[in-house]
Amino acid sequence: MRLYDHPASANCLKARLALAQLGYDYERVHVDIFDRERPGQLSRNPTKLVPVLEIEDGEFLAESGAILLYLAEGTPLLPEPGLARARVHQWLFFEQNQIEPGLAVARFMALRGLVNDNPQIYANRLSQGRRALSALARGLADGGPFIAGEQYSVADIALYAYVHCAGEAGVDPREDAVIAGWLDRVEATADFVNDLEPMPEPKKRR
Ligand SMILES: N[C@@H](CCC(=O)N[C@@H](CS)C(=O)NCC(=O)O)C(=O)O
Repeated sequence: MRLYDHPASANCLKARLALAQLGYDYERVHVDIFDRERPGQLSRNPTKLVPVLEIEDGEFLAESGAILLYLAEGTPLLPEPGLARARVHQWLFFEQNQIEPGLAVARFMALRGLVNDNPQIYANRLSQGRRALSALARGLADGGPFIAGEQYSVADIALYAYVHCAGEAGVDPREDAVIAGWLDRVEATADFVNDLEPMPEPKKRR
């Protein structure tokens, strides 16, 4: 298998973490996400975004949530079909709909020097991220120890990606003891890796 990814992308971290915990060997292909052209990437994903998993030659799967579900099928990271699995789906959709648009965008803006030119957009995204963190804390407090219940799943992997680095977006996720405890539990799972690299500095304006 081959993963088209970027080392500073937490969406890509989701795939790397699942691949590591499931014990897959795979090749990493660096995609320059700051190059608008991104040669070849359009043939792998209609959106041009990463991550993309090449399952076999020429067979590409995009969207971090879809990649996680594909990899986890038949493993302990995904419960059997039924309500337990539907709860995993619930939190995967929540991640894409609430966490990612809030925290991932605010983090990108903060790390790429885009806040001063767009303060209102940044404030809105950060506020969405804060609301999402509160909802996550309530979800964890209602159940646990993991987000979909007793079993660590791909929902935890998806949520971990942008929650653990929310400080870079502008909100410390460990301010909330429930979230802090969950982050610790995720980081203590077998074969856990977090190889997220710093976001490259923006090019200086002339
Ligand atoms: N919903 C997608 C989002 C993917 C995404 O936003 N990828 C970013 C890196 S984290 C990217 O490729 N950015 C380049 C761009 O926006 O052009 C997923 O979960 O895979």
